[in-house]
Amino acid sequence: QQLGVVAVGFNGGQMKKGVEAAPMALIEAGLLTQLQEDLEYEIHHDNTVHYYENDIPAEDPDHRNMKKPRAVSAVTERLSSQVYNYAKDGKFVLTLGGDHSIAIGTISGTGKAIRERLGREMAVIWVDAHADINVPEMSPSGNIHGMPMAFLTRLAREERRDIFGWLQDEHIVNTNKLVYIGLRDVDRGEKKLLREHGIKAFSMHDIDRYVIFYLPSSGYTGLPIMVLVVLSRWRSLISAMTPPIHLSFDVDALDPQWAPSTGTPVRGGLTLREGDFICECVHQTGNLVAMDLVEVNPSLESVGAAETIRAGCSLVRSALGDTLL
Ligand code: DIR
Ligand code: MN
Ligand code: MN
Ligand code: MN
Repeated sequence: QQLGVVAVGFNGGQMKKGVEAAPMALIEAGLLTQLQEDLEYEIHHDNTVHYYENDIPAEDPDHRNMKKPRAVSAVTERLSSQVYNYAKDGKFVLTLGGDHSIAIGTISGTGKAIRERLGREMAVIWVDAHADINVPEMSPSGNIHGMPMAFLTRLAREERRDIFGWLQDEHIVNTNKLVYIGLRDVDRGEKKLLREHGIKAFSMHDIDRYVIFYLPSSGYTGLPIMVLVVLSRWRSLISAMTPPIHLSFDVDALDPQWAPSTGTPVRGGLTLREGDFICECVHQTGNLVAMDLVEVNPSLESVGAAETIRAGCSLVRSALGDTLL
């Protein structure tokens, strides 16, 4: 299968430096070689980590409580067409971030390509400790990495072309085609939005609940049952036929025990095995068309950087079809 890779060294959606170094670290750890040699993907990559220096404006004052709005807008607009150019030919698109604001670019790009190529609306599985669906005015931080799903669903709108006004109907995700897994740090305004729009979310509470309820009947582990329940419940909500899926994986969905080197770690998260298992199940649907891996920050918690990078590589391999045998 054809695999398009975009390496995005962008950190402007939040305040901590270091997340821009993740794509290089993941590639140096051998990720692309593994995908090529072990999983036999034909890789299309420009062998470049993109920092988008020429797209980032010198002047970028706050707008509607957003920090660096023009920089994030310009970078994601460029990224959207990079992703679109791979996805329009039917290639699977893997994007290595970067902070999670880059999902505005990746999801808009695949969404547009899938509409054109298959005439279908794409679904998004967002695996994260956070919902990243703050409307600018209600964001406690002003960091755009906490807002991408708001712009992608049009819960947030901005007319100015240089501040996400470039997002068109073909880029937009329906709130009924979005599902969250792993949430445990959701802001008050976000909770209200999820409730009001009936957005499906499987919190850590749900994951624990299914593990506990199904453990007795599932033999040696509750995990397979847990994820099957998650996926089957979600599928029936959307349609009889699973739509094409874009998986956006924030490494902070994992517990800091497995992924300490990330900007906003939250305890009580997924084990690496649970994260891998979710990715494997999504792969097995046969409908995965793109994946983002974001928020690996090798400069934080230096002792944990190598294991966080290894965890990231493992999640990507799982989503792209790695199996033990
Ligand atoms: C918080 C943190 N909800 C915000 N979001 C993070 O700033 O909007 N997302 N860290 O990954
Ligand atoms: Mn690239
Ligand atoms: Mn995130
Ligand atoms: Mn997060």
